[in-house]
Amino acid sequence: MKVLITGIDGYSGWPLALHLLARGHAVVGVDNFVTRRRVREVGSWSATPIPSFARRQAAVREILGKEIGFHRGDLERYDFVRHVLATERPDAIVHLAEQRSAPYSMIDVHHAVRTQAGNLTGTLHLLYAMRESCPDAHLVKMGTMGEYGTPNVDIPEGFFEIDYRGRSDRLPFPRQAGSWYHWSKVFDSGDVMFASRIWKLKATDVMQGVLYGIRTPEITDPRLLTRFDFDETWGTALNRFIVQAVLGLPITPYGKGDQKRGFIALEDSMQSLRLAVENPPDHGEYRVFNQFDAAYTVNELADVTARIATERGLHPTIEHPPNPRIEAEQHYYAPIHDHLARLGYRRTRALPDVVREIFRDLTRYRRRLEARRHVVQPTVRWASGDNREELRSRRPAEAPPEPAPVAPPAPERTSA
Ligand code: USQ
Repeated sequence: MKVLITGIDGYSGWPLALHLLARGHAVVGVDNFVTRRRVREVGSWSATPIPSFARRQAAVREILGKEIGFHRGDLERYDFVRHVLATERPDAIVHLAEQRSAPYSMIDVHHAVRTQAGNLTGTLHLLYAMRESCPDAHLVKMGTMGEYGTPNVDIPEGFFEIDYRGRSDRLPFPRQAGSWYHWSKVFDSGDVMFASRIWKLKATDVMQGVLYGIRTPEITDPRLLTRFDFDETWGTALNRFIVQAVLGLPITPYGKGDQKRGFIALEDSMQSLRLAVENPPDHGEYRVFNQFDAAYTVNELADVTARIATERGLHPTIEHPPNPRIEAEQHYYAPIHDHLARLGYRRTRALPDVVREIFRDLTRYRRRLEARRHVVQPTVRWASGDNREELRSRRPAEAPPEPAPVAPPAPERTSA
């Protein structure tokens, strides 16, 4: 199949490209490198040194003997999106090119608006361009488990049967997102569902849980590494906890720490997305996958991190800062996730093995982490309408220079 990946330069876009190439698919990417700029905006960088995209393409050519097609541009420009889809006519589009950080969207009004306007515009442009140029393509749209919030009942995969005042229907399950970012995904879901209905497009909306991990089996060379964010806005919980342990900073489960989320390893997310691509729905079908392996509280993740850090001779501490977010800290959480298993999905990575792998790799990049240790602990508060001053105040007067890259250790494989 020919797969177009929007956001191919990102944390999951890049390993997805490698994963699909390794399985014989043709890959074309789109990116405007905005994540690189936005991570710099908050004073951070990727723990892993990331080559330019041209160097990434060259590395793939040299190491894998494959080509990755690429269009540099912004999905907010409709002429660009139309041109790419009309030229490439992909069989599937995996749409990852959205602002993906909840804290970033909560910085202030401008970040909230940029997040929602950018995410919704890109998705609408893709939907219109698909209708015009490749109506047989399948859109695999990255959503988030966070669309559902934490209701006090089980969470179905997108839809549920409801009886109300003597009548029944199958309806979209209510969404109760927890940030402007998460709400942008809710609105996207409505747009994709509607477009699939009126234009008979094929669509899979992926409600993915929190990602963690640093490598996939296809990352066999330092030039093929994906980015790994750890600052308070771009890093996700478990990845950040491991960085905190490596740096000797307190591990920070917010508030009571019993908030529970679905989590999935990077490598297993690639497997899930490929299964979605290789098994498209029918024309006019909008289907929803809840994509995660297991639900953990952040306290459980802090404990696993601390245990493995201790095994490695570190001296981790766990602190519970006041929660900068507004979210339930103790709640029921039982999302259903059967659809991917029916397509053959099997978890391959056990949580402690991936945590050990991240520790091993990060030890190699410790100097890069040290150089940005001031951006790890939380400052962006949901209750504040303007967090810019807090973000600015923690920056050193001059950012330290980037240390020389080091080669990562050879990948060690363990299975669940
Ligand atoms: N958390 C802590 N301590 C920290 C960081 C986070 O306790 O130092 C808590 C948060 O309060 C939250 C949970 O961990 O309850 C998850 O936070 P996160 O920053 O790992 O993830 P989140 O903001 O929810 O967003 C991430 C990705 C986003 C994706 C989402 C999936 O950035 O792109 O959509 O995970 S989900 O969480 O299922 O909505």
